[in-house]
Amino acid sequence: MKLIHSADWQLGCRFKNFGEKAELLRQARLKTLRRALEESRARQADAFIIAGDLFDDNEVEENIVTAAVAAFADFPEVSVYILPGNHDPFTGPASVWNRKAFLDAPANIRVFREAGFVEVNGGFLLASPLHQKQSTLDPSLKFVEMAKQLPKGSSLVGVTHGSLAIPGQYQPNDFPINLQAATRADLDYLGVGHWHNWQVYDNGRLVMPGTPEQDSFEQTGAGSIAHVVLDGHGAPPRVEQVGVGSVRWRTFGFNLLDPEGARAQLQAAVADLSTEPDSAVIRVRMQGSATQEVLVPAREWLGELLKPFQFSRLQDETSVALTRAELEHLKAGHPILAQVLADLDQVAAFSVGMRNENPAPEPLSPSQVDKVLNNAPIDRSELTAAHFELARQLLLQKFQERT
Ligand SMILES: [Mn+2]
Repeated sequence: MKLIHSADWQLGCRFKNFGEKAELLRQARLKTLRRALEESRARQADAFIIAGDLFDDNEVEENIVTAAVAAFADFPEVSVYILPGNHDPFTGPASVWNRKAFLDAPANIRVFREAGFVEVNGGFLLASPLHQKQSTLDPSLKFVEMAKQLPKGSSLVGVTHGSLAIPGQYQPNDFPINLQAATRADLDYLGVGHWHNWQVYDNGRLVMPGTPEQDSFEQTGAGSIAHVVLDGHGAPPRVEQVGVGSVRWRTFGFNLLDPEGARAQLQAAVADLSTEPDSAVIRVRMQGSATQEVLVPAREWLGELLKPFQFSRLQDETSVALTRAELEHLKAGHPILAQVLADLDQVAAFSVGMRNENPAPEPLSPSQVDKVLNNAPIDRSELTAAHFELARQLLLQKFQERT
C-alpha cells in the first residue's frame, strides 16, 4: 500500500494581516495542492489522504471550494480521501462538505462525513472525522473496535485529526490523541492532522505531517507531505518527508550596534530569497539604539532592500540614543547610575581596550576588574566592545522605562 498523507491545507485562509495581497497567499496554496497531487500521481500512490482541515472553515469562499474540487478532478487517477477536521468539521447541511461541488464531486473524491473504513489495494483505510470544533475525546479511540472487524493480516491505516497528548503541550478540549494510538488499535500507520510542524511518534507509526504551506514565522517544520509505503501488516511503515511548500517565512535581525556588519549579513541572507520575491514573507526586526543620523539612513536602506518583495515587514524595535547632554543630565540626577556606567566603562577599558572617556571619581582598580570578571560566568576571551555597548544600552533603556 502506498499513500500520500497530507493535512492542514487550510485553503481560503484569510491572512488578515496581508490586506489585498492575501489573495496571492491563498492562490499559492492551491498551486501547492496541485503539486502534491502531481507527486501522488508520479509515485502511483493508492490513496491521497487529507487528514483534516482542507479548508480554513466551513464558511470558506465558494471560489476556493470549486478550485479545490477542480484540482482533484484534474487528477482522475489519484484517489482522494478527505477527512473533516476541527476547522472544517462535518456539522450537517451547513458544512462545506455539503456544498454542491462536493455533492456532485467526481468519482475520485471521497469525503468521510462519518466514521468508517474503506478497502484500498488489499488494505484498509479507517477514518474518524470530526463533527465539532472541540472535544475532550480522543478521536483515535474508535479505531480500536473498528480494526477488530477487519480481516486479520491486512494493512490498516487510520486517519484522524487532533492534538498529540504530549504532557503540558495540548489543551484538554482539543481532541487529545494518545501517543501510542497506532499500536493501541493495531494500526500499521496512523495519519494525523492538526498541528503545523512535522512530527513522528509511536515508533514511526503515528505521523503528523504539518501544514504543506508554512503560515507563520514560528513554524520551522512546515512545508511537507508524507509519502508512506506499507509492506504488509506488522511491518514498520516506510515514511518519507516530501517538501512541497513554496512560501518561505523568514525573520532576520538588524542590530544597530554594528550597522555595517548588519547590512552585509542581511544582504547575503536576503539574496537567497530574491530569486522568487513573491514567495517569501520577510520580517526584519530592527533593534538597538542609535542617534537619528544612524537610524534614518538605516531605515531607508532596509526599505530599499525589502522593496522587491511582495510580503515584507520592518518591525522597528529601536530606540533613539540619548544625546550627550541628555545623558549627562540623567547621570547628574542619578549618581548610582553614573557610577555603574563608569564602572562598566572601566571594565571595558581593561578587558577589551575600549577608551574610557568618562572615568568615575573613584574608578575600579585592575584587581577589582579582575575580581568582577572572574566572578562572572563569562569567557573573557569572547568579550568584545559590542557586549559592553549592548550592556550600556540595555541599562539606559531599562532605566528610562522605569523613570
Ligand atoms: Mn486542526
